[in-house]
Amino acid sequence: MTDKQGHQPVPGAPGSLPPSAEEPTEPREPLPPKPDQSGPETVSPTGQPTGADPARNAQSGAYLTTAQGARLYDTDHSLKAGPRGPVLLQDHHLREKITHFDHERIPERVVHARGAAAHGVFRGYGTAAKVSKAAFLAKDVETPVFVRFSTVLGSRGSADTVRDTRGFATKFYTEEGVFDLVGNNIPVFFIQDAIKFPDIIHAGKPHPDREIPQAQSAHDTFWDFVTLHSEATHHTLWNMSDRGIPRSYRMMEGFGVHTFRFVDAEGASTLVKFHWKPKLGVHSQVWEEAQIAGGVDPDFHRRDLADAIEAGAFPQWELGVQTFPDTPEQMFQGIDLLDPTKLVPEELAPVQPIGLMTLDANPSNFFAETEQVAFHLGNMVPGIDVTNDPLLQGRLFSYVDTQLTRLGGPNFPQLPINRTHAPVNDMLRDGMHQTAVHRGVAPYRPNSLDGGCPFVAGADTGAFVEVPAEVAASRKVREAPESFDDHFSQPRLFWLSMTPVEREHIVAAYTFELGKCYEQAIKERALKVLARIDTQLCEQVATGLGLPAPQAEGALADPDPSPALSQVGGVWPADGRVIGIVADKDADLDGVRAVRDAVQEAGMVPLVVAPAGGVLDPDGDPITVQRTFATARSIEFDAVLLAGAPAPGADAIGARDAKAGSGGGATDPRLLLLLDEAYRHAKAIGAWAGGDGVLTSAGVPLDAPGVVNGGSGAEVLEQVRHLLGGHRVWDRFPARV
Ligand code: HDD
Repeated sequence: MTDKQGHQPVPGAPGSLPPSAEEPTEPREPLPPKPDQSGPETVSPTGQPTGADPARNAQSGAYLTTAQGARLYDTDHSLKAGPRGPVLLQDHHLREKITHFDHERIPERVVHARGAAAHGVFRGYGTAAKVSKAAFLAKDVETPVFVRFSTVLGSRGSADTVRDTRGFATKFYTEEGVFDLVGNNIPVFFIQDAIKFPDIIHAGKPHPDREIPQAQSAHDTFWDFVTLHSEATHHTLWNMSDRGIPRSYRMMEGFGVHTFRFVDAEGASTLVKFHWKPKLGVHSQVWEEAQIAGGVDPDFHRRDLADAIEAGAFPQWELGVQTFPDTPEQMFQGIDLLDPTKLVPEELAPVQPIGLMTLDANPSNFFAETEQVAFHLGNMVPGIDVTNDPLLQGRLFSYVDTQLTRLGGPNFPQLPINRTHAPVNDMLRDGMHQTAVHRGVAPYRPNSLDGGCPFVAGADTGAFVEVPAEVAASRKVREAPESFDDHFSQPRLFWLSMTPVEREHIVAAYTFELGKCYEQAIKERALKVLARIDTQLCEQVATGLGLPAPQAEGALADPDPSPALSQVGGVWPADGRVIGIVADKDADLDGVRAVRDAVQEAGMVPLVVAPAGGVLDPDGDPITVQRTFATARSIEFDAVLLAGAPAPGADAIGARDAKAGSGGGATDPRLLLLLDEAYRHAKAIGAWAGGDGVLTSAGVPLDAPGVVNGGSGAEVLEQVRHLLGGHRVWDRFPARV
């Protein structure tokens, strides 16, 4: 509301008008934070200040001020020479406000720009104590963590559900310093040597001329590179599998990828590979779902993570390690442990659980925490060390280096989210954005002026001491060991370990991606690569592309499959699963209420979907409508239930747009679409109280697997819940895709 001169009424300012009814007039205390939404702790569990300053939390004071603390009476009008005159240079507030705004953005991450994060805790089981002296792995030690999940290729504002590898980076704020485990949801990598990283990323990012496509691998430059550079074959195959399109960050495995070292109290070294195992199981979207979600809810994964944590459904992962003797060869059963394009099947080296991570708080400020968090593989603690994996070695350089540009200087470890919770006593000084006020005069060693402090520690006083591993005398070379030359045995292992439905998805993914390439030569080359993995895979993709299938070069070996690589077959908790309950005013509303409450009690999320918003049964026990036929889309639901047959929706707003000419009393086409998609995406579907007629109209066979019909709502829900344990109704594939 403004006065005649266009001034905003300022309570207490000279000449202010009575405020409008909507606008608060008195300064008030800020609302208390929602549960589990508090900002970073100002004091770490070890008593160290973390740098978070509650006084600088936004919107927490009564009066608006400049950055210098002067109170302001107007932030809506520039200071002008008369109401129609030019703006005066002396308007400090205008300049401060606009200058700060002009510099609000920082460069996005060169890879993994799109992400979402959460706070949590890690609790060691103590089972790693015999192989690692790291204090945070000891029994019952609780360590704060911050985890950032990400896609690799897309820009900061790109869609969550694209086909891509997902980053899984964990910062452990241990008592001995920060330990960063910067992994992915895929256990192998595209390249064996970090010097190739700019090449694979240039190939995967949008084309440099038009800057398209965004966040996609389905384009010529990506396939050009990965078909010429055959060590990328294994990772590419994982990307084309369901692992490339996770259902949720909460339902992904995480892998350290490289082989690391554990070091015990005596200095003995064991080689280890890190695994995060989600308590909810490993689940994926189907490709069509992922594509729809990219349009209707580009924030699908970000929302899912934040909603689950806010609702108290805290996701958990068990951290485990595969261990191998640290022999001079660093091989295990013929697998080179320094080759990051290789995994070790769990059947050969079981994953041994060493701790549990629970994510229990959302960040309170995306920029301060999720955007400014800076991971680095060199952030290690005593008890964990690196190996000579050439990919790992190059990463040790890249991560600090990239932050210098991204975060504007060398002092980013002082940002609250990056601060260690261990005492810091470094001799790093000055630089851009220095926030510490260092005391003393002698930031050098040796010194006598500051009493010789600080002193260096020894292994017995908690120093990080590198494993004194032998380095074989050799020539300087730009070469890889011969064992790195095998690029196809493990892709074949992965393919042979997939169930038929997973293979079907892989074939469809390659056919889609290569079908989006323009260059014929790239498609033909890709088929030659596929022929070296599996004849059937190659032939089926070739059929989809309308090209002849080439013969494999040489015989294909048949390694023993690794069932642990498959996502299909397990039974998993249905916690956090979203159940759509479709009803209108004439539905079985008692049944809706009962099912809604039972879904909630079972730790799942009920969403009532009706033709229009508001409430159902306003004069009885009202049921809040959470989605309408206009706002609901199948991708949001893990199962859909029909509590009756919603009345024909020809007159519903938007129904005619959804399907021209479907008026005249037909079931609302948006509901039919929802059911059709749920069916084709192999989701559990249930109906009672006459909902079966709508299923038939949607083309959903009542006797199909995973279609539950009849009985009471509670009985239908029970069966649907059972079906959700398997994640999808796998028997329904291949459906009408
Ligand atoms: Fe990387 C970010 C994971 C190889 C260079 N990487 C980054 C992130 C993850 C990974 C999860 C996002 C961290 C965050 O959320 O802030 N990267 C991996 C894995 C790799 C890998 C699992 C192989 C096993 N990366 C890799 C190589 C190089 C980089 C070989 C360079 C030679 N990665 C970077 C980077 C990034 C990064 C440019 C961008 C933003 C950042 O570091 O902080 O330094």
